[in-house]
Amino acid sequence: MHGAVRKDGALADAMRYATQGGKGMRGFLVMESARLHGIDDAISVWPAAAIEAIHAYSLVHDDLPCMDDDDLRRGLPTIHRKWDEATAVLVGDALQALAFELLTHDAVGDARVALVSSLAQAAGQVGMVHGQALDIAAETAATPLELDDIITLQEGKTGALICWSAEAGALLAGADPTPLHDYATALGLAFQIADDILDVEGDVQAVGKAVGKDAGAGKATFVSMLGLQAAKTRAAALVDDACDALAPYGQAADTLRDAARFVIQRDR
Ligand code: GRG
Repeated sequence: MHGAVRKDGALADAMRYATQGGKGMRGFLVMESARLHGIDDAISVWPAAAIEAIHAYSLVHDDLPCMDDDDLRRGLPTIHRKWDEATAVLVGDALQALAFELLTHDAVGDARVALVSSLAQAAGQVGMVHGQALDIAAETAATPLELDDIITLQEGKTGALICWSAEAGALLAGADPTPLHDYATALGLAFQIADDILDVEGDVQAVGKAVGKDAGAGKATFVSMLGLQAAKTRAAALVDDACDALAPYGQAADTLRDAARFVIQRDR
C-alpha cells in the first residue's frame, strides 16, 4: 500500500474487514475502461483501489444506526455490530482519506488532479452524499417521491460513483469520457433497479444483507413505482442502452457489455 499506513490495531483490522467480500464492480469498471484506452493495470489499480475504498466507506456509514441501521453486510456483521459505532465512523473517515491518497500515487501520473477533483465531486455534496441526503429527507417528506425524484436520488447515491469508475480510464488516458459516461449513466440506473428487485426477490444468504427492508419501511423504489415486471423490463432496456453507448469502441468493449448484463442477472 502507498504512503504511511498502519497495519496493526483495531482500526486497521476493521478497515481490512470493511474492504473485503464485495463484488468489486467499481474497481473492475476502472480497470476495464483503462484497458480500453491502453492503460496498464499497474496504473489503473490505484484508482480502482481508491473507488473501492470510497465505496466501502459509504457502506460502513450507510449501515450505521443513524442511517439505515443494518446488522449484516456482505454476509457478515456490520462494523458497528462487530466493533462499535465510533470504530465504524472512524473506519469510514479513514477509508475516504485513504482513497484520495491512493489517487496521488506516482504511477497515476498527470491524471492525478483530474481524478482527485472528479472523485471529490462524485463522492461529495453534489454526488453520492447528495443522493444519501435526498434519501434521508424522503423518509420524513410530506409528499411521496415521484419516479423522477427517485431517478435524481439514485443518480447521486448509486450513479455518481459508478459514473466516475467508468470514466476513470478515459481520464487516465486524457481521452473523451462521453461514451463511458453514457454507458455508466444507464448502467447505474439499471444497477439500482436490480438492487430494488433483489430487495423484493432476493435471498438474504445470497444477497448478504437484509432484504424486504424497502417494502417494510414503505419506501418508494423503482419496484413500488413501476411494479416488478415493468421494473425488470426497464432495467433490461437500460442495459441495452448501456451496451449501445459503447459503439465507438467496437468489440474491444465486450467485457464492459458483459458487465452490464451481469448487473441485472446477479443474485447479490
Ligand atoms: C457521510 C455519514 C455519511 C454517510 C454517507 C453516502 C452514503 C453514506 C451512503 C450512500 C451509499 C450507498 C449505500 C449506496 C447504495 C448503493 C448500493 C446498492 C451499494 C451496494 O453496492 P454493491 O452491490 O456492493 O456493488 P458490494 O458489496 O458488492 O461492493
